[in-house]
Amino acid sequence: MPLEAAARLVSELTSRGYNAEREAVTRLAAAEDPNAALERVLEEVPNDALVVQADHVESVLSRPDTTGSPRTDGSNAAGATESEAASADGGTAGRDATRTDASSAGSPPSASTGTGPTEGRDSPDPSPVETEGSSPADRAADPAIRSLEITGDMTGESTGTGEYSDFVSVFRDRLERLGTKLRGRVNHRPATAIQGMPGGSDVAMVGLVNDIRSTASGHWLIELEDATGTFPWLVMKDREYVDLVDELLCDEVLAMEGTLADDSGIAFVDSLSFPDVPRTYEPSTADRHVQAALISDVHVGSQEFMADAWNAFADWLHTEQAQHVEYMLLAGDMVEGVGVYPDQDEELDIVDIYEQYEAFSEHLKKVPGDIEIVMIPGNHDAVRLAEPQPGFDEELRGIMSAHDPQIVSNPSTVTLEGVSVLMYHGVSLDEVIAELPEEKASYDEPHKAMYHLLKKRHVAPQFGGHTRLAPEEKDYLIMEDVPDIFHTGHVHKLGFGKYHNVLAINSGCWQAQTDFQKSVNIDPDAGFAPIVDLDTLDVTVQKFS
Ligand code: D5M
Ligand code: FE
Ligand code: ZN
Repeated sequence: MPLEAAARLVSELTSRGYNAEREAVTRLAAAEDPNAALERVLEEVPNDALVVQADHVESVLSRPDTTGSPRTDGSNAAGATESEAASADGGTAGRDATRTDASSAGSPPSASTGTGPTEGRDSPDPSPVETEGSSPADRAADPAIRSLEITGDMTGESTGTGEYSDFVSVFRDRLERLGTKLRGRVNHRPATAIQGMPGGSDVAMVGLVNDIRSTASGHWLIELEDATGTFPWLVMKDREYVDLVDELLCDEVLAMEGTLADDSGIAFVDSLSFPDVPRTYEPSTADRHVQAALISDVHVGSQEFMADAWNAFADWLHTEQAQHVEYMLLAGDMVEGVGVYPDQDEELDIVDIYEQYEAFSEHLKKVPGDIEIVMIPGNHDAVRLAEPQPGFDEELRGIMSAHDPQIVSNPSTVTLEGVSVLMYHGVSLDEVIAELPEEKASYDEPHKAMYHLLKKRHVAPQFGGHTRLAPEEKDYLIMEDVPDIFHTGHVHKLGFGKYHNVLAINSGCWQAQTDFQKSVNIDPDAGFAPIVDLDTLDVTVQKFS
């Protein structure tokens, strides 16, 4: 009941141009007559206030409702004390039998959470409910102790002119920077120098994978390229390293060690290494209990956008149960867009791209105004398709300005209270899943596809397939530093787990199955919100559909 009331109050407030603190909505919803309370609060909030604060509600509710509305005007009695009226409820806010953790929802993560049980921590309903109306300080921590830092945002930094030379630069930069992570590990030589070494020598090289081919006798020929030229490496079919060949992608950076053939024209691979994440990587964690909701693929404007699930999510964020959710990360595809795929227009609910963003913005306003929001674009959004994708332009920022979100490029890294989260929409996951064998990467376990990106230290290694690469002077898609959390979306499947202690999490979506997805048997995980504890990196999944 209070949940519905909260939703109604939020939409009423938004329609009148206000955002509201979660606590304010909770208190209004708990009032004897929420509608009347809302009217009184709106009369009393200062004229220039954009956000209705808990204090505003407090000050109204602490005074009796003298009908005929008291015209105390603007000044807003601050410092009001705890109100009996507001804390009276203690009801069942936020508890709804349909909302359970993913562990009971049949979604994939259960078997794959890496270290320790990460779901089911949030005891399933029904459970005793915390009483509402504790002081604001208990409900949501003081925003001043939050910290949010962005790195790697290339918005406004694009230098690419689309010239061939920019492609050369981006690959040179990739080889240089990822190569640095490998050069200390092997006694490498340039491709041209290897050609001149005597047959039988031990050799090593760091390079980009230029070509992968099987030979008539079932061995694998891998051509590595560096700044001086290319050199062919042969992985024999009976060597242990042959198991790694099927996970190689063109244009990734590798180190190979081996023995030069008698004629010095080819080398036999003895070992092969990826830039990778050190096994002993120790992720940073927050110093207090604080959570982030990691979501993506809202697809507003599609006929399949699940408004009810979204509203339930937004309502839940207003409840006591979500009091520690202070950050929300959105990894692309805010809207359905137009002309993204053939025949897409047949499934559009809103055909105008700007109207789609207006509608998205209305949905975003239902999220509590005191949650910090960070968003990157995806392939359905109105920015260039080639990656890296800069953050939205001024006009779209204006439309989505309600909660003053941080709007940054795809990819970008956001560090929340010391925990770095690499956000990337995830188009390359289609590529990884298509190229790698089922057991190494599949739509049912999208996080495993993410592990390979971490291992390659690059969010989109292979160029020329699904993933479009923007030619730039520098490669913005490299994972220069190891992130504590890697967050992607795009494939519309929920999955998470740990790779060398890094939490990889692919959020689901808010769009029911489309005709295309039906035709290729993609069964999306729609209406889930994975919530990460930033102090432990544990994940719980809330289900809203
Ligand atoms: O794509 C969601 C997922 O579905 C992603 O794995 C790509 C795939 N997809 C969806 N529609 C198409 C079409 N028409 N062709 C190829 N692949 C498709 P998203 O881009 O997030 O909607
Ligand atoms: Fe999507
Ligand atoms: Zn997408």
